[in-house]
Amino acid sequence: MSDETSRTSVPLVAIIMGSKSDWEAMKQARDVLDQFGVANECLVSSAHRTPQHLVAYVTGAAARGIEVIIAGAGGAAHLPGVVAAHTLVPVLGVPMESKSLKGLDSLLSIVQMPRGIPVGTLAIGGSGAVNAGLLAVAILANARPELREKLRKYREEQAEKILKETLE
Ligand code: RP5
Repeated sequence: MSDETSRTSVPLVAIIMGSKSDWEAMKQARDVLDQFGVANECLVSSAHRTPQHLVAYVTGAAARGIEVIIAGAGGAAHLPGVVAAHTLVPVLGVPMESKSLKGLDSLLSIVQMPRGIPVGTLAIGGSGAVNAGLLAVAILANARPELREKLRKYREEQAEKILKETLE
């Protein structure tokens, strides 16, 4: 499926971030989904700056066909937890690298969810965003054999590339 199709079909994955400043890292999750032809939508909505907008969006997400939500936030990064509290859709949290604490604050805020409302937490920054995209693909692939095949091919090509690398 082409990049264009992944933008025009009904979105299966929502990528939410707390600020436009998160986009540089979070667009890497979008790029992965586009690469796999997974329809997605991306938006800025904040747990503390736009709380009503966030809750309205998240509570309507499942009914609109969203099957996975990726949420990126930095600092006191409560966005993924708040999102998870308002939906049964699985939520993948991506801690943003923060200026003062290099993302350790974001990581601990997201990963240390108290029991009962889980957030699957990825690594800090762009690597976490890429892996969130890949994990979303893997979740969707459970019920979509063609997507599973693409994921298998992706891993195969990745391994081939690494094995071809030479050291100076
Ligand atoms: C969080 O605060 C956002 O997720 C962002 O990572 C961080 C800083 O936001 P800005 O001050 O750059 O808008 O809500």
